[in-house]
Amino acid sequence: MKTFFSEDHRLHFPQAELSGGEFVTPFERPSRVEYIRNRLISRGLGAIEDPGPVDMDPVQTLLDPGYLRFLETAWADWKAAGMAGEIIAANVPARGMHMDRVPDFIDGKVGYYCHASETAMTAGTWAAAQSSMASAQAAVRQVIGGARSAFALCRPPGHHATRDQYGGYCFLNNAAVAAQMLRDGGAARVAILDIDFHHGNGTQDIFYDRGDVPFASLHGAPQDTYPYYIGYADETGRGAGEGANLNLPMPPGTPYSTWSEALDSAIARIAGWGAEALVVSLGVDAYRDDPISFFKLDSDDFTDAGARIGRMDLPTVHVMEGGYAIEAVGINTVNVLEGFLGR
Ligand code: OKP
Ligand code: ZN
Repeated sequence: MKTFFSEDHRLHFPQAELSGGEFVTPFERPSRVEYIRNRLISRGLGAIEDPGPVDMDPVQTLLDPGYLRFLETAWADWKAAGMAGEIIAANVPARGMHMDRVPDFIDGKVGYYCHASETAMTAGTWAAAQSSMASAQAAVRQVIGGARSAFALCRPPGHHATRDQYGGYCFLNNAAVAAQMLRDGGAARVAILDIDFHHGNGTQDIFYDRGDVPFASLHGAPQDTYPYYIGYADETGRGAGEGANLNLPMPPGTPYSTWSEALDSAIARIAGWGAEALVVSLGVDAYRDDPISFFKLDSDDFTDAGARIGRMDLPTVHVMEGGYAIEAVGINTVNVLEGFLGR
């Protein structure tokens, strides 16, 4: 299996994440993907290639053009306004306010286009987010070209980003664009299976009204963890998308025995949806030692999970999402891929 990876991920490394009322070094840090890359090499999983430039056409079509312009110009606007630090949203439109009027001043604009203020932006964030998207796109081209699977080693991650909001460490929804590109490449139905610990709210939202890109997610129950306000089991899709959204929230302490049953039911639903291709939002923060999560998977469990996903026997694009137990992130991620390949 080929991996696509861009060194430009390093351009995104804020100093600060707002966590528990303190500024801490972000959990989503550059070394995460270095551990994954090293593990891919030591396990001989296959070539690792630079993806080349991003193709903004499918991104522009699926996401909000105003949001993309904001991401492109935010840092220059922020500095031009005399802001001293990194971009952090301090104001967001709340209940009872206008949700549809974009402010002119950058401080207000930042909040309009943000849903979670833990996530800071810096000078290189836009370039890094585009390079992450480029890896997802190169992996899609690989699979459209006939490969059974490919791995997009994306950083920053994407599944929390909606059409027009960033947050949860995510700016551009790589998995969503990958799925749309597989659709455009001829697959009539493309399922997205999100095994990251956190609910893929952005992906769900982007496809909520559509039946052609069904979405299944295993995640920490929103009562107890980010993204808090979405990810409940009764969110089943709308209109043409009714029945094409499956949320499987689980409580703190969930072990693999429970999680793997949920995975099997997601897999059964994906088969029932008649998917012709699959995008896996591959987060490994369900790991027992993850610092911001509460499931109890062991490293070996990720191999078993990958094997179950592989037995679906679909053309598959793996898109990297979260995983913050830095030293185990490489092992756990590559375990999923090795399980998938039946190694
Ligand atoms: C991104 B992905 C830590 C709270 C973190 C945001 C989590 C984003 C996870 N103090 N809240 O889904 O792995
Ligand atoms: Zn996560």
